[in-house]
Amino acid sequence: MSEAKQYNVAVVGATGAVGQKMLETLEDRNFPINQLKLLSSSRSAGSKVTFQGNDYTVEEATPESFEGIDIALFSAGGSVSKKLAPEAVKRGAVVVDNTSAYRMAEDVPLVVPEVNEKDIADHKGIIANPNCSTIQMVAALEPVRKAVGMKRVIVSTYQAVSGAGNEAAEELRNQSQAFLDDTDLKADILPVKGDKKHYPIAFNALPQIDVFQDNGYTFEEMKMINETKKIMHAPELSVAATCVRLPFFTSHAESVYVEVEKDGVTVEEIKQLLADAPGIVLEDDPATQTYPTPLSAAGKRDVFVGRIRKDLDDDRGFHLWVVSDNLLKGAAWNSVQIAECLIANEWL
Ligand code: NAP
Ligand code: 12T
Repeated sequence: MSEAKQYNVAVVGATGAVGQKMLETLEDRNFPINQLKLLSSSRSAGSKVTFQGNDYTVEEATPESFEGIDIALFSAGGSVSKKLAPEAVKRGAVVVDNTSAYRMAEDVPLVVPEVNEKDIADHKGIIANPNCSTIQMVAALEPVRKAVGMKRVIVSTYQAVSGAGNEAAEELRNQSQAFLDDTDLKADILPVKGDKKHYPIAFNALPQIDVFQDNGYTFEEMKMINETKKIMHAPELSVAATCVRLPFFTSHAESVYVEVEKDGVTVEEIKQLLADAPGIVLEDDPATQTYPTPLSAAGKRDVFVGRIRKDLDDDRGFHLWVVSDNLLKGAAWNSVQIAECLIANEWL
């Protein structure tokens, strides 16, 4: 084991919603850092960020930024990853990429450690962090799939605005104030920055996350569908998704319907499988109104599951409510966890 070793770490997008959580998570985990480099665009270059009580100056990300870096955590958008991740790899770094740029590439492992940690071993310099909504769903479903098989998944999401970045969170704050003040709501960011139309998110629900695809699904929905099959190594699994943005800041919630393969499985068995699973917390007791909510999950690294019920018509059907902090397990924590796996298994 190389426990005493310390690593040179770069955080790309350090000033963003995900990047800030990366720094908090590295701090909380006491990650073995030798040198820390904080990178952003030229807009934030020169600004100061505090890490473990010390001030760091943010620098503009360039190919040369990665000289001497061992681990680079990317969350600055797909175009930045496409341009700079290969430059980091060329210079000897291992990249954990939080964007959708490489997730479906054949030679890039797409990893949720509780589900497919071993896939990391095959990396060729880049490991992709899945989409936030996908991560929490597969973490909750894998223990069930392993034990009793799985044929079909149908999910509807209830997603927080922080998933769309700091500007989207700011938009919800401003619109909420405007709504309460009875003045006009300005909508410039959501549902998707740069798309043709914008709708208010405050006191609303938007059935569009990321851009529309030719098949009528949004890209967020297609990420959930394709990434779930890749992570679980289950190309034959049926997956359908509807992704909806709601006006709260943190944590995604999901209503998940699963059809298992085995006959006669009970709710108690499903509960036991989840109670025993790593990274999962079962919060399920109708008698005491116990179930997770976006607010109760915010700030925590686990995936919370409740409201487990058997379908009333299909013996193999189950309904679950899955909630997790989208910026922690959905992004920063899953990435840092992958980095910890790289170190612990000497897969760097
Ligand atoms: P954000 O709050 O808008 O922050 C964007 C970050 O990227 C900022 O640090 C920004 O730096 C930096 N950046 C922008 N353009 C850049 C450039 N050309 N070169 C270098 N850095 C640049 O967004 P966020 O919510 O943190 O999300 C960032 C990215 O992470 C997203 O685009 C997405 O790809 C990914 N993400 C993944 C998940 C997931 O599901 N796993 C969830 C959310 C986001 P400045 O301060 O200089 O602007
Ligand atoms: N547009 O990393 O808007 O694929 O909530 C995650 C979340 C992209 C991603 C969002 C997005 C991703 C969002």
